[in-house]
Amino acid sequence: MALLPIICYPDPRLHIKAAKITSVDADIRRLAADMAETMYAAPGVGLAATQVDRHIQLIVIDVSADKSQLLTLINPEILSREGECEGEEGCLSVPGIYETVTRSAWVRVRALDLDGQPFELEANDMLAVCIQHEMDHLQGKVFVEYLSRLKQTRIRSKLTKLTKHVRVTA
Ligand code: GNR
Ligand code: NI
Repeated sequence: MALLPIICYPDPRLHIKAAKITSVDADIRRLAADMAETMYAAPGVGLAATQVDRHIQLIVIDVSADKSQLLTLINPEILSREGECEGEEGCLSVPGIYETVTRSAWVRVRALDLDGQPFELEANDMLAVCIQHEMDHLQGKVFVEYLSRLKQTRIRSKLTKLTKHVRVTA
């Protein structure tokens, strides 16, 4: 197991579209385990492979209070969605920024598990939000893209200033 570095907005690699996984093999299972460890350590409720600079359709999620409900979704697809809900979102790739986003309130998702077997899942509340947030990452989309231009510019400049300081002192 290993902790993986998480890339941060406005890194252009966050906008790379993830490829479908063609074979669920030992390498994928190792990456999924490392991503889960990285998510729990952060701590976060979800992590997409995009955020650890692996541009393949793999996400891990655990929205349970006791961190006992790890979900791994490979090549996830939304089969149907219903309703709307507003909620405050954050992202491990956009540290310190929390903003309200509107999402579907309910989703039905099909994905492969770590054995390469297809399964379906219905979700609402935090799980539905998290699935949509992580699936956006796989499409190269970060939640700040739902905000106004002005807010995006402010967030970008705030986070660029942070990394510039790191670069100068490194
Ligand atoms: O840890 C996370 N919390 C969170 C809160 C509200 C909506 C979405 C999320 S996902 C985020 C982890 C993350 O960045 N996943 O990509
Ligand atoms: Ni995120």
